[in-house]
Amino acid sequence: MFTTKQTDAIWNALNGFHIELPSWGFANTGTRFGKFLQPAAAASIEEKFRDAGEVHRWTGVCPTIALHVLWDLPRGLADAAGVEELAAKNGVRAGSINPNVFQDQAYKHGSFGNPDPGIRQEALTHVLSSIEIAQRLGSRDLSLWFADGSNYPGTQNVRQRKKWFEDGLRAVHAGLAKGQRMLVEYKPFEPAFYHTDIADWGMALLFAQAAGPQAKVLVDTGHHYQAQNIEQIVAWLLDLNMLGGFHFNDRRYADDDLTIGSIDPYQVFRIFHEILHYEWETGKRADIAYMIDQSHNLKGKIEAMIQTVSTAMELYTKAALVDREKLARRQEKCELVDAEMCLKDAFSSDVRPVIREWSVSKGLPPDPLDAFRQSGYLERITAERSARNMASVTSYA
Ligand code: PSV
Ligand code: MN
Repeated sequence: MFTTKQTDAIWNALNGFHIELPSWGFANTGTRFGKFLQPAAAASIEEKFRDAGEVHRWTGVCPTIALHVLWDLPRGLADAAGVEELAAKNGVRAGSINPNVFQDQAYKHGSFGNPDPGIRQEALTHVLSSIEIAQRLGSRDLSLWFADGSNYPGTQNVRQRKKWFEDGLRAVHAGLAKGQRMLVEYKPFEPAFYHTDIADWGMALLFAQAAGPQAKVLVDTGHHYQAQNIEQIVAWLLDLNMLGGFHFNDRRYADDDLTIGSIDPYQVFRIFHEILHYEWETGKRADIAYMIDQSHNLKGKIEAMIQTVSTAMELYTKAALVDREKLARRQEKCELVDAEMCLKDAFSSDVRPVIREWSVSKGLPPDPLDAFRQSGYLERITAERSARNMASVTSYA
């Protein structure tokens, strides 16, 4: 049983919690080895908005959907015109805007780090037009991920590419309107396997600082080496006022896009704990965009997204249960076991009954996954989309 103070902490946490859905999480995607197609997958921005709207309908904490420019708005601004109507119809707004400077054939040797000035300019033009899209849609955040790097030692001038990146990112920053932000994401490898131009949080931090005050770092939880202490990175970025957002997912080996907390829920809890501890100590709300970056190939896409959101709500509220006064006292006296128990006690609490009460108080179902399954939505879209989605299925047996 929770005390009133603990129940209030859970309710307050939920009242302020939002997490953004990725449009690409509703589409058929796969691994580099192949795709297992799903009959109900979304194939257009209209269908992605509908599916995202469905996740928000049952969970109540996902009011925005991240858009990937090339995949969702291939004609750029011309496609942005219809998005407001989609938002109004489905109850979810456009969230972060993700430019795509990795898929065009031109980017074989990189985008902002490409030795060809014409290609660097092409990439910059695309990112600047993505800013216009964001402005048109009222989206605050531009989310930047670069696949740039090289595969063989000696084949690229690493220092020169760093300078080109600084120039490019400064030019992007100059295109931002007041109040907009650019988030710089890092990834240690893939698709480049020898060197990656923005390989870790330190590089992303330096680039963001070089770009300007509206640039922050984006932490994709999947983009770290196995033993890396992600919550320490989070704590440092918070301290520097440089943490802009997250792409949540989990991974066993590399960037696997597994469901949040499916492998290590304690890690996600520790990340949320660092953020809430910072907020408690400073009395300031950390301005962080919580986003999901998962694209499920095996699980049902909408179900996996609801499972993800529910898990995020649980881990966030567990972190809100940490007794911070007690923890601070115990840290000060180096009471190791007791300090650690402040985290363990919160982590092992079953917050689900209180989340259910909170949901019902908001007119939401107590069990979003069950409500989705009972709604018949999956059967309806399967009937609508199946023939189209499965038309290209190939079997090699
Ligand atoms: C790259 O692995 C990444 O994490 C970036 O955020 C992309 O925008 C996203 O995945 C989708 O490819
Ligand atoms: Mn990501």
